[in-house]
Amino acid sequence: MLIYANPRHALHDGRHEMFRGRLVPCHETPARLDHVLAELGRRPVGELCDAPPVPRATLERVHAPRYLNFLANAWAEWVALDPANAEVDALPSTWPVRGFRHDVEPANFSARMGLYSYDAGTPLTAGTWAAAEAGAACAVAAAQAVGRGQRAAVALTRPPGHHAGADFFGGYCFLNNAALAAQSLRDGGAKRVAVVDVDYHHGNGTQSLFYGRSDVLTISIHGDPRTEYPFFLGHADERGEGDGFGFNLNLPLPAGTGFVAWRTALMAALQRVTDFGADALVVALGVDTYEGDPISRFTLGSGDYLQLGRDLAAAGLPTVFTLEGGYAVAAMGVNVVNVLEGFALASAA
Ligand code: Q9C
Ligand code: ZN
Repeated sequence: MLIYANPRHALHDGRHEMFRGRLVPCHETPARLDHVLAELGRRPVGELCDAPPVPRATLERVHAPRYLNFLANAWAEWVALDPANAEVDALPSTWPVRGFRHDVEPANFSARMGLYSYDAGTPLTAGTWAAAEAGAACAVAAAQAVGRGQRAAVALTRPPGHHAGADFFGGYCFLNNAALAAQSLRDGGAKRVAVVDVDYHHGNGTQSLFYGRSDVLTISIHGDPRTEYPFFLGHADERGEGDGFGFNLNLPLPAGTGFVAWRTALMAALQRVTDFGADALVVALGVDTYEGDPISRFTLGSGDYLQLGRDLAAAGLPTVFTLEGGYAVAAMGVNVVNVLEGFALASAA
């Protein structure tokens, strides 16, 4: 198993997210990945590798050029508004909902923050672009390694990606690493790619990117959006559109769901992957399904992640992992490495 760890992840270090009318400390912190790296030091389940830079054209396979331009320049624009902004995170506060125009890009910076986002929980900071771009490079490198015949590769990165769409950020995500991996696998010759998203939250960005396509099957197991973030997508009746009809599967589960019921959903997901005839699998690996997660409400235990890894290996496919959520920071290392170790041991057997 090859592991591409984002060397620039800590450059994205948000101070605050908006929560119930207050700015609260960010849940999505550099310490999360540091704990995973520390646990990998104790249990080296794979080989650490460096990713080459990702070409702009590769990012444009998934993301809109004007969105990429905005992200790449946003911090400089924010600080140009007022030098004091260098000490403040940029957060959006106005959004073009139904009836507003999306085709005209405003000149106003705050307006563009709103155009290209969907929540106020995702601060843009001095190092956000550098971190996200280097993370995307890890996802693409992992996909290319699998395309060359590696059984598995991991994009060990943050900020996460599965909430980001073609031209929007949100849910702590800026560039959709799982989608970039899936598209890179396709561009490398895989005919059919499946994305299985096991993060607590619905993978709305990934779903939206492939909703009209039959070559990339998207599946997400997540907290029911009637009560859980991201609220406005992720229902069971979203099955895809046009050519993509039948190639999106949502498996929402109620808050409070434990591993037995969760694993039943996982088995349904993996059966669908098999029926689809996938050549490769992308796992959007969030461990915010953990019982100790501060913002999520499933009750998986640390040992359950070993079984998740074994179950994913049993699908028998070349597999790319991208790291998504998980906010019980101290448990994050054990939980993520348990998945990878379960996978590695089962796929070697
Ligand atoms: N502060 C991932 O797990 N919570 N994203 C919004 C407002 C957003 C989770 C609450 C949760 C996003 C990758
Ligand atoms: Zn999540």
